[in-house]
Amino acid sequence: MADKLTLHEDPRSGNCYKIRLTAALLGVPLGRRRYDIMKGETRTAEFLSLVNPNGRIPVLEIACPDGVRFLPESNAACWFLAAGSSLIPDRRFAQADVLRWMFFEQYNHEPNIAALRFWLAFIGEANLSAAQRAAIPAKQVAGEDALAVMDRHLAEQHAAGRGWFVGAALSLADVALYAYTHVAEAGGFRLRDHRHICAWLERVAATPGYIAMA
Ligand SMILES: N[C@@H](CCC(=O)N[C@@H](CS)C(=O)NCC(=O)O)C(=O)O
Repeated sequence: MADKLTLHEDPRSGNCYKIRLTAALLGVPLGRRRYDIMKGETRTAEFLSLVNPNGRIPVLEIACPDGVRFLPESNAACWFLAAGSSLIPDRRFAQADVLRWMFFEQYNHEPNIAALRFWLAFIGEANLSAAQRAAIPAKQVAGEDALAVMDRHLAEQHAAGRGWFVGAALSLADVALYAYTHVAEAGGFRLRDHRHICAWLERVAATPGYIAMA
């Protein structure tokens, strides 16, 4: 019997969307349990003890005959879903290269681009703490740097006749980076300054099985 999969999520989160997009591209059914992170629903004693001691979504719940397991961290959940599929290349270097972009996404991209989107589009600049307001300029620069790295890499791939982050096919590297890049303008970033990113966003959205975030 196949594992029963449930995503603990807030639908506004790009980290959660990555997992839904991975499942959709692979045709894997995914149940959904919703939380409102603005109301602290992932910080309750029950959530911390049962679902994720780190107090955050997404968490992929995997129910199999042996019992139920909870897998936090978006990219780990995407990897779990995509193991053995075309979203993870066969070759060892290419697999590591996919991981390289997924780590880049978590270290250089998401903490800047997703944070600014969340602060500006959901919390609102007027409601930010002094520390958050003071952190905006550095996040703008670091987020812009991440987009520039992506655009340069896609330009090199384009010159080599390839349209994706790793090799010649869509992989989890593209899925992970797509989630917050395609909504980066909500964080104040100008995507139209990055023409290779814009063309790549269109390619991802045209992939069979693609679902939109909303
Ligand atoms: N590295 C984690 C980041 C998880 C994360 O930051 N989740 C946010 C929403 S995108 C959250 O749950 N925030 C609620 C909170 O911190 O209380 C991942 O990739 O899953």
